[in-house]
Amino acid sequence: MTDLILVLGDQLSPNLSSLQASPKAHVVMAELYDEATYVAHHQQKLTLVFSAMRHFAQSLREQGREVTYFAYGEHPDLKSFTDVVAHVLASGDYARVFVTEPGEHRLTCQFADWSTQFDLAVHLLPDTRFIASHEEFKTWASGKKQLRMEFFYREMRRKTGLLMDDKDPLGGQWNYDAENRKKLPKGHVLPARPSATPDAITAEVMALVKHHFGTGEDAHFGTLEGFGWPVTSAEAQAHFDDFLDHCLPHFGDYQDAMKSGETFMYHALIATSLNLGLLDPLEVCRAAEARLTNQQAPLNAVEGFIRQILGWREYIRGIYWLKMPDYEQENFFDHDRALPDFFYSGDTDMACLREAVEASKTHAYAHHIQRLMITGNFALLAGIAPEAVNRWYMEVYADAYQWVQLPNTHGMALFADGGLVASKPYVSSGAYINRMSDYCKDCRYQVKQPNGDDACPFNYLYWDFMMRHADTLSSNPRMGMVYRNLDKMDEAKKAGAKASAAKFLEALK
Ligand code: DLZ
Ligand code: SF4
Repeated sequence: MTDLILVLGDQLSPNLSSLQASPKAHVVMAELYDEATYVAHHQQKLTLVFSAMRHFAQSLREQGREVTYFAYGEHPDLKSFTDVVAHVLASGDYARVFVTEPGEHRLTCQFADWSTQFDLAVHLLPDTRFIASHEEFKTWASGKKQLRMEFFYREMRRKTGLLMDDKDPLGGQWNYDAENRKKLPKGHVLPARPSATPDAITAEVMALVKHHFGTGEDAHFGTLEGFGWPVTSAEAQAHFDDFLDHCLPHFGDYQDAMKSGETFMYHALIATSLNLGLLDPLEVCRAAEARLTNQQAPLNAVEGFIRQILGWREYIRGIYWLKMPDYEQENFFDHDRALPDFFYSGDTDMACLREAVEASKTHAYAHHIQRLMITGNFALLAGIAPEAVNRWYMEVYADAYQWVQLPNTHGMALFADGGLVASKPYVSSGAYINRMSDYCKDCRYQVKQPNGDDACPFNYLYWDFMMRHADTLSSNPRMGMVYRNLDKMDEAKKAGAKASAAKFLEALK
């Protein structure tokens, strides 16, 4: 009798709790129809997950593990994890099954009755690759009226000792966000970023993905050419080292900046690797801290970076598991508009949106501020149904798994949770986009014009949104200034915004 370990596609870490629980156990991994299609993942995301899984299986075998691996299409009747486990259990004599808990609630439900179904001990183990456990987050959250990331982040700083000077934050402040909002100066040259060359395994997966998901009417979104995401921990580490050397020093200053044709800016591009398990979150934080200690990067950059991983990423995961499954049903503003076609086609005259969609199509990536203040901002102002927006983000981004995607989109970008994650809706008119980017100069719309056919749609949609939701938002202390400005606005301008918004939204397809 032996044990069986099921390793999921985003559990590609040698120190995974399930692998450690039974060092000699037989491992099973599978590329599955259900996982590949429960949303229509971008072709690069499928390539990334399948190729990284194959490389990980190979490394387990090299370490002497017995691994059964089902490549996509090899066994078409095995569609789900349950099918695979049932199939393997039927072909051998197994004592126990180990699985590290999945990152999505739908799978927790699927695994819940396996013990009964298979009539043997099934151990669902904690995912110890995160810095905060579920219990820690629950304890922190219990009894609090507001669950703000900032205070959780401070707890995590204290717990790990990262950027601490004994009991105080290094430099005297916890958060240097105010120093992270510069626009990229004219003529500023950004560093070239590494792109992994597909090896034979990745090339084979690309052909498979093209064949199953890249043709016909239901082809998945995105291009495959130019695929360059790291598929092994060695590649991921090399890309991260390149970030530390060339980008981290400027990461803080330009964290919120956007530029035409520049998809990556100074961003770390490590979410795909962190979320697959190719990099460890605490290790990347310590590596960034070392750059501060060695005076190779300033505090605002290192703190800004560590806050994203130690603070935001852990907080988002905590929120997901605290609030699911009800969380994804919430729809604070009752928004129900369909997602416009241009979210897939990129066919829009709005230059900023076109850039964000094109980046998503070409790289299965757009950076944080594009996701929040371009596509997210637009979706919220236009009143798109949260369910449709959530699905889109899950589909198009190579780093998206529901534990991280949902609170970011639903909570932070769409305010669909009514303010659990965000203290106010993150919306802006064209002025913010113009301040942080160079998009507007090549746009057919006029960013300085408030209303009318040539006006930037963000301008009138912004005020229309504020008027539509005055009942619920005007009492929010962080919205006081916005509503004072609205009060001062003359009636003709208000009516103009309403009319322009109605006309624009009516034509939206
Ligand atoms: C995202 C993904 C995809 C596209 N395909 C697979 C797969 O075929 N087999 C697998 O084990 N995992 C896959 N994954 C990742 C899982 O969906 C992931 O474990 C859950 O999203 C939970 O985080
Ligand atoms: Fe976007 Fe408006 Fe600027 Fe055009 S003018 S790029 S729509 S913000």
